[in-house]
Amino acid sequence: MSTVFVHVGQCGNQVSQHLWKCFEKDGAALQSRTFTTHDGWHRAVHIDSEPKVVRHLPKLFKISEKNVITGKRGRGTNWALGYHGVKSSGDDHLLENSLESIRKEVERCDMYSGIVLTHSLSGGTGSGFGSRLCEALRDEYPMNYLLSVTFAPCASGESPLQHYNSLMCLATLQRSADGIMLIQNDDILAKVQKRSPDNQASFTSLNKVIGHTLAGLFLPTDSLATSRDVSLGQEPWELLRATCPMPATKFIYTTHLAKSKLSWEGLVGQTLHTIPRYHNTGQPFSSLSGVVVARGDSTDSFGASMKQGLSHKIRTAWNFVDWNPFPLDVWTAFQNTLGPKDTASVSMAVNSSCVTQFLDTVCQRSKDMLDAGAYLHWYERYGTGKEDFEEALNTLQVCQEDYCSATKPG
Ligand SMILES: Nc1nc2c(ncn2[C@@H]2O[C@H](COP(=O)(O)OP(=O)(O)OP(=O)(O)O)[C@@H](O)[C@H]2O)c(=O)[nH]1
Ligand SMILES: [Mg+2]
Repeated sequence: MSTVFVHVGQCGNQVSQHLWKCFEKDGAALQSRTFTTHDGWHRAVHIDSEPKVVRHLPKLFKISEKNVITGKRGRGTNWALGYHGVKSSGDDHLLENSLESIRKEVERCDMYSGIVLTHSLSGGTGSGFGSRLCEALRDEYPMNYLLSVTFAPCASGESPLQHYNSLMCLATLQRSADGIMLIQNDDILAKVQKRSPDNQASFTSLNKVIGHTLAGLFLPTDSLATSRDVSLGQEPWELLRATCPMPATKFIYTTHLAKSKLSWEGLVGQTLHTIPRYHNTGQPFSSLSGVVVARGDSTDSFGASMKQGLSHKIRTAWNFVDWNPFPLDVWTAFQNTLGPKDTASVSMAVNSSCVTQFLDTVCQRSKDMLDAGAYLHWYERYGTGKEDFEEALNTLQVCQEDYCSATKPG
């Protein structure tokens, strides 16, 4: 089963470099040809409205020049410009060229399963063009999976347009994608700063953590291999199936840790810490379902640790809903190719109601700006008006209500 990766905008493409380094280091991934062709070419299309980030990629990786699509100019942190495209200075056919390149890549797969799209929630290209592309891909491949991996901006201090962009992009993803893996830059930043002796962090260090987290979830595992140890490459899609049991509630939180000299209990305990468990009001969040992946299980001890209390610890932390009798999937891999030698790693993905807190902030900030008429003309100029924002607010409000009813106790 093959997956095609589509990386959009500066953020989506910068993160992709770290993800692909992990894929390239993993023998099982290369052998299964899930992410690469039989001669090692990436099943990936890199798209940006400006060439500066993507043009060097074919020199660094086995990426065909034809899979690098660029436009005439950046989308200036404006969702509307990214979504509707540059028309005044002559269309740069970013959408048509991207779809054509993706179609060819899909046709090269023996058994195409779906697309993983990486993009930011707040860049003009990542959020706006990413939204447009997501809709177009849904139309073009209605029967295949579409998983968005999206990066939320830091809560403050970035762009005043970030709330509008996030709102519009999240609403489109909610309507078009099968799953939305939400990675918050603030969370990754806090993690990286904690580890850095001088409290410093760069995008490179953030992206390394993100690359490991995604690879930890997507790389082949022994649990999902056939009885002859052949990987079918279904991890991304099994993950989607396991974590998104209902189409209306499809936000996935992720976390990952690799360490040596820590027991599975220690590793899981530290990893669990990073996903919020309580709302600001003190109310506990609830989870619909989750997946835990343990790599480096060379002594086959993870299963025993789960039976001896780890499973209970995870279930307590994630506070699963009563109506899902099988909320936890556990996968293991003999080897861990992520992180330094002799480390083991744990990666987690959970569909938790903690997303409602994030959605609430995005909606509230956008609504305040909308009520004040702030920056609206920037969007109207490119074809997005107040009623579009109101519709998006409504979509996210319904999503929050769906989470409330899905996680309401008995
Ligand atoms: N984690 C991470 N976030 C990034 C990176 N680069 C940019 N971002 C975040 O992405 C958002 C900006 O989006 P970009 O991807 O730079 O913008 P773009 O999609 O290229 O869109 P335009 O440049 O506006 O056309 C901000 O929230 C940044 O914090 C990166 O390498 N890693
Ligand atoms: Mg850009």
